[in-house]
Amino acid sequence: MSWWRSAAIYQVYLRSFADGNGDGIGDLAGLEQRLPYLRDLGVDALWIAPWYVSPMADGGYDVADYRMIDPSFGSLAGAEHFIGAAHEHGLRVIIDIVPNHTSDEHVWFQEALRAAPGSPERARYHFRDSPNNWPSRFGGPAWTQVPDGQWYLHLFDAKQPDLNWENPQVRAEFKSILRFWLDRGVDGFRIDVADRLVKQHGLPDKADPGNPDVPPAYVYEGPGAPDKDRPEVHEIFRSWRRLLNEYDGERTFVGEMWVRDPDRFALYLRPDELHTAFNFAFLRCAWEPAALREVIDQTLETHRKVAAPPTWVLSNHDVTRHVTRYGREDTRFTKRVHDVPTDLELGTRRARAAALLSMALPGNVYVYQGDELGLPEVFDLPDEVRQDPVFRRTGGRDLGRDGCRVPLPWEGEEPPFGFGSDGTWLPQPEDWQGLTAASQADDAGSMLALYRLALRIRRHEPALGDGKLRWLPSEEGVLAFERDPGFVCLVNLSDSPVRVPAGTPLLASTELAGDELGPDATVWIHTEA
Ligand code: TEU
Ligand code: CA
Repeated sequence: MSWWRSAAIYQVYLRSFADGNGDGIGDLAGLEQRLPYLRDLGVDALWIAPWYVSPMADGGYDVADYRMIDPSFGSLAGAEHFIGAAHEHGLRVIIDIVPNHTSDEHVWFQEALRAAPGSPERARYHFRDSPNNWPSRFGGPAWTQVPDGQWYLHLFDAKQPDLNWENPQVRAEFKSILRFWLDRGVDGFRIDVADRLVKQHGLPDKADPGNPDVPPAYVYEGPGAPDKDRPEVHEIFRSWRRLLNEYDGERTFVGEMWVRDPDRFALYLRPDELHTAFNFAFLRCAWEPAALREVIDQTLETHRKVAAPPTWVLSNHDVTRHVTRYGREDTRFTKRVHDVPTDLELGTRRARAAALLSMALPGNVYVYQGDELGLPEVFDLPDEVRQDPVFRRTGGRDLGRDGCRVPLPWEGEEPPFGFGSDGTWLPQPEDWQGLTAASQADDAGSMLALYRLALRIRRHEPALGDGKLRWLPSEEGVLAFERDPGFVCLVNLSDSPVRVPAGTPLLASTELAGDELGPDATVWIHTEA
């Protein structure tokens, strides 16, 4: 079976993972030094956030050169070396490709600025004499004016002009970029905002540009919106899949689409398009038994129809960390604001339970760096250090995503916790000494120990990874399912202890009391089948 059907994939947000040269910014040298950590954690693959040359207006999702590594991260030779080293550690490498927009510092956009309205240089982007009513996903209008009076479209920050995918040069260029990295040995691509590449021809106004009181990143627009999920986008991914299939069959695409309608989502996963896509329905779901069961069933049904393996995602670099989400009264992923009471002990207990749940479900599981350390969201960052354009463009109504991107604590008693030698690009909380990788490594009760054990079992247990799931009858507030006969996962979401079925418990997210599992906990059991 292909590795991408069952893999545990670790998301590396490079500038916050590990610092090799001491300047406070994560880099490839730091990542390479920590490959043994990732191998020992037990993941199968790494997904690396954009590592290309970038002015970092959006953490590298604003690419100025798709064939060069940003100097703060290393060099092209360093990237090639890293790919080889990762492979030697048994880790596949998925890189991020950002096809919806470039940086405004990309040579194409610089040429477009110098060229005249109507020129071929401008035709690679969306230039118009007047804007339409589309909002930017990061807040404010999606249009910025240039000195000669024309406007250009940017669905994200003004420093991220959208490419025009009706332009054949744009299509040819990205195929060439895919080949450039495939030839250097990468195992796959995570496709940024895969559903937004193609816009409705003519860029018509939106019927409902959104409620001005809601930060635009949270406005959901249904099917038929002119700026997302257009049917024409599928032809692009079909041509990319044909290209990928020229390589050795084990390379893969994972799509990032915030498309809510399951049937429209499934269209991207047809056998001649993307192999997998992130399951944001699971990420958004409340920590409640009925809601979780519904999302799991919906996910399995959607993926069964197209024979694609599901993915299970709890956190990433765009959302409030789930230890924090699960410690709140409303456990769903909602707005990022300061003043929501949060019980981190409860959130951590649930995060442990959720980790075992997600790893027991069919398909792929994603781990966002720091999940394995149980890191919470960081809220009290001073305004001046915040870098996410979401914070600025919403006038601070949305705190933005810096709080889930704080550099990892590796060791020691105080910042920078083994990350660099001096200050880190975002400050770490003073009190993270108990969350460092070093302090958790030898503590059998730590989040890190749980992840290591769970990932090891997941790798060796034939029932886990892709395959079937069968629900078992259970008490109210309890989710219980069997994978292969004899492997059971039981999640207690009620507020009282429940009895564990007879058999051999393999791993539990909290200690079992006799044959009872406490609230907000998960256990894996080999039952006497
Ligand atoms: O995010 C896509 C996206 O739509 C985001 O607006 C997302 O919905 C939001 O962050 C949720 O809070 C991708 C990348 O993951 C993100 O980091 C980039 O900023 C964005 O694309 C633009 O490239
Ligand atoms: Ca560095």
